[in-house]
Amino acid sequence: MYDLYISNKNYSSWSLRPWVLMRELEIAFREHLVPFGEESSWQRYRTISPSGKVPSLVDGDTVVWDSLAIAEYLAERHAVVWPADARARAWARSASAEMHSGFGELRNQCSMTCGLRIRLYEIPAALARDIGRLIDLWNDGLRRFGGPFLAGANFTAVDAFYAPVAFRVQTYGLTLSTAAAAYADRLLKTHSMREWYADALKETLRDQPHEVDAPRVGKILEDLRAT
Ligand SMILES: N[C@@H](CCC(=O)N[C@@H](CS)C(=O)NCC(=O)O)C(=O)O
Repeated sequence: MYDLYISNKNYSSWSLRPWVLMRELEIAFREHLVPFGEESSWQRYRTISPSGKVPSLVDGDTVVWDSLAIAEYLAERHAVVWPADARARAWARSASAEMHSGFGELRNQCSMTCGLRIRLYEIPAALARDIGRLIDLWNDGLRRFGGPFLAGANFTAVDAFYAPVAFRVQTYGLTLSTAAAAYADRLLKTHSMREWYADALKETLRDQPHEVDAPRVGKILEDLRAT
């Protein structure tokens, strides 16, 4: 049985990726949530992950401490992690790596905070470029491999890598193409995303750095989280 260490479901976009991948593909794991916003969280992260960051996957005496490395580790053991077709697999790996190392403006300006609804004060050019690239990439995958998921008929790691973007689309009301918006909606409706979202809304612990970010970028229209 794997052990997956994650952080607050409201904020932790990197934690969401392996969590949603494993849940959606029915790969069993024990969840350990080490929240941000607690004095001791850094010290606790250092004991479960050499980088002091989550997610971290522990399998016996093996520790895998990065979301993309976790996807690859799981792929060596579970054939369903990447698409079976080599062309789709190459595309899915490229698109996942692009999210892992790119989309900086989207990640910084629209940080994940599942329970809020925010109207951005502005969409700077660099953010508009990231959103444009996102739409092109999603449209391309859906058209090329026939949907309903990014690299074909099945949910695979590339969908998990873009899952946090679906929450961002919902929180910030981002405008996408029809096909891309339908895909974001499809992700939000998967059983694993619904489960994560329900847990995120129940959280009462607030992480101040994340909380100050939200009103900096836009007007908070709604806060659906438990108090
Ligand atoms: N590249 C890493 C990023 C991990 C990361 O930044 N995790 C955040 C949580 S979403 C974290 O642990 N932050 C705690 C900190 O920086 O102290 C991955 O893909 O797993």
